[in-house]
Amino acid sequence: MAKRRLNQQQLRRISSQQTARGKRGDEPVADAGIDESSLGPEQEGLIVCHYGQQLDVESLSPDTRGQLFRCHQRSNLPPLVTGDRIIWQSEGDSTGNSTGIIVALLPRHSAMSRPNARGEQRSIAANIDRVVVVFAPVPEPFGNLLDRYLVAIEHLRLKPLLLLNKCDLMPAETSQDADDAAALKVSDLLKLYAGIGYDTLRVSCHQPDSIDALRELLSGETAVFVGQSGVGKSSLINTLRGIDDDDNDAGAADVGGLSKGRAIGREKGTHTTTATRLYHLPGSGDLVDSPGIREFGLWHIEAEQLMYGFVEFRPYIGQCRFRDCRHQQEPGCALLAAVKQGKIKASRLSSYHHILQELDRN
Ligand SMILES: Nc1nc2c(ncn2[C@@H]2O[C@H](COP(=O)(O)OP(=O)(O)OP(=O)(O)O)[C@@H](O)[C@H]2O)c(=O)[nH]1
Ligand SMILES: [Mg+2]
Ligand SMILES: [Zn+2]
Repeated sequence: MAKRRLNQQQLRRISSQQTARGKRGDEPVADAGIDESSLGPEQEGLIVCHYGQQLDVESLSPDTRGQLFRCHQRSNLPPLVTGDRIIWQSEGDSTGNSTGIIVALLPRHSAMSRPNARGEQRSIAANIDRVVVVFAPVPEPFGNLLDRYLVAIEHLRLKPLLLLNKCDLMPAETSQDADDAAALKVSDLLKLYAGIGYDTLRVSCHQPDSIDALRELLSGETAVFVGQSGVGKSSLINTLRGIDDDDNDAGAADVGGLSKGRAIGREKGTHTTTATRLYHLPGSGDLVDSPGIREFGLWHIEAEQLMYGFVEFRPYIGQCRFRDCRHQQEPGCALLAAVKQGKIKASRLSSYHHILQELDRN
């Protein structure tokens, strides 16, 4: 994204428009506990982390560029997320203070969402160019989690990368050992997505060449890492930044499980990511680490939108003999014919049916 700078007049206009909008709504605009007279000038910032009511804002102003400020947001603003560009004011008149208040949200060019507990679409990161969907041989991917992510990503018109991590744990492709079957299935999954035309990559945090290839691919982009807990999102981000998992001084992302050193004297498996946080890549580009998920239900979408989320199905939408074809066993079904011809994998069609059934139940 071009990092366009706004002049003071533009900043003032955006924040006064949002304040006026807040006054028209039900939300109170007067925020308790803020000494309005102590606020500094309006300036641009970037949200790098969001926890509970508080947000960490990185200053984009020349004199304090890169410094972090712990901020609250005005109550008239919509929910803000990591990656948002905002207008904020520092609080207090003493030098060296590091708190502030966010007064306006600048337009987003994109956002990655996931559903909340009520099935509503909620943003998790904004202004991103790429969603890196991480999976690994361990923990084994849940059911059709990757397809669900892809449906959401297609729906949001974002660019995915399917990343198979922990390749150092992969058995040889020729292995006949029954214990290796599950891991080899994960490798087949990656091939399936590559065959559909998605960007895919195999990496390992222990194989520097693979990380170099990933760094090159993500250079200049803002990428959010998503996926199951324990697949190595935070480890990958630390490795891409050239930081050791244990280096707290360098701001290493928390890595879970029994990683070296970390677990000594502590309960095992406690260091999993709890907040979505943005890190700068040396050179150019930003990486957003997000907490692992247990499951990814989809927010409410219609059957047609679901089908659109399976990219290779698109040429066949509307081509079945019957308008209300359910693509199960109907004669003249274009999708079943495509499966027969090898143009669509049967596993993807059954994944579609599975997700549709769940959507119908909700
Ligand atoms: N063998 C191997 N282990 C890895 C690799 N990458 C990460 N791990 C290990 O996998 C475990 C989980 O890594 P994390 O980076 O915390 O996983 P995460 O996806 O961030 O997990 P959440 O924060 O819970 O979502 C740790 O013990 C890592 O050391 C890899 O490439 N190979
Ligand atoms: Mg993590
Ligand atoms: Zn059909």
